[in-house]
Amino acid sequence: MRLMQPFAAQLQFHSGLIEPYGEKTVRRLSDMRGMYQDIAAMEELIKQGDPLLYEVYEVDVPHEEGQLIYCTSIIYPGKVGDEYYMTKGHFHSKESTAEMYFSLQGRGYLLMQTHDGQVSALEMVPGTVAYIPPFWAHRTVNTGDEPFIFFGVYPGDAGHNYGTIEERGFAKLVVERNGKPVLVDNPRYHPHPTLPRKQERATPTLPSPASRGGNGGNNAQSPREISGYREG
Ligand code: M6P
Ligand code: ZN
Repeated sequence: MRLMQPFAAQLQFHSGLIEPYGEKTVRRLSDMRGMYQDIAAMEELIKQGDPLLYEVYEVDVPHEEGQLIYCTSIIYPGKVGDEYYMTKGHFHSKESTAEMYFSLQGRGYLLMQTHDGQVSALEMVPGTVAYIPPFWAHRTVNTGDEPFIFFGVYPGDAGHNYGTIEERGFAKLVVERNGKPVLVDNPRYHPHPTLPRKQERATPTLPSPASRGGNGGNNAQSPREISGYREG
């Protein structure tokens, strides 16, 4: 590994812009075909102008072992049918690598899942520092009415594996019900064929804020809006 010079970038908390950045990723709805349930609503929105869903600004650091990649993501507010705007979601190509998200603006959820069917949903509000352990796929969802902005950092050799999520989907969807975000089962989720499927047990429920434990709790009575959820 070559010796690098120390450097700093400047992050604007209100806009998510980080400068100087090396790469900017822009994802429109047409980049997300197959990921939303309501295909008619999706095609109609694409026809009407193909809305911008999210942008990622990544600082220029080599993608190699020992380095830390850092970036900001800006997910715009909106829905496709009743499903909120969200990222594609991915496993790391090197699955034994973790990631951290620091929430700056807006609100949303961090959905995570493992190959063997464990599921987690963490609420993200400004100041939330979320830890994505190794082996957990991750997707973020904007459930508010302003841009949801967070800072992320992950190992330089992590890599992005989108294929597994493209093929199997996420076990849970975040949808609007009566004006509130709710976590529901994804009817089109294809679990991993060779591993035990924990999500096939009882229909999951969501913890009320009062019953929530330090780890998100698991002892909720009835489905309700999500505020911290973990299954598995
Ligand atoms: C976060 C990080 C990035 C990721 C981005 C968008 O900023 O996890 O690595 O690229 O979110 O998510 P995705 O790549 O799944 O579209
Ligand atoms: Zn990641």
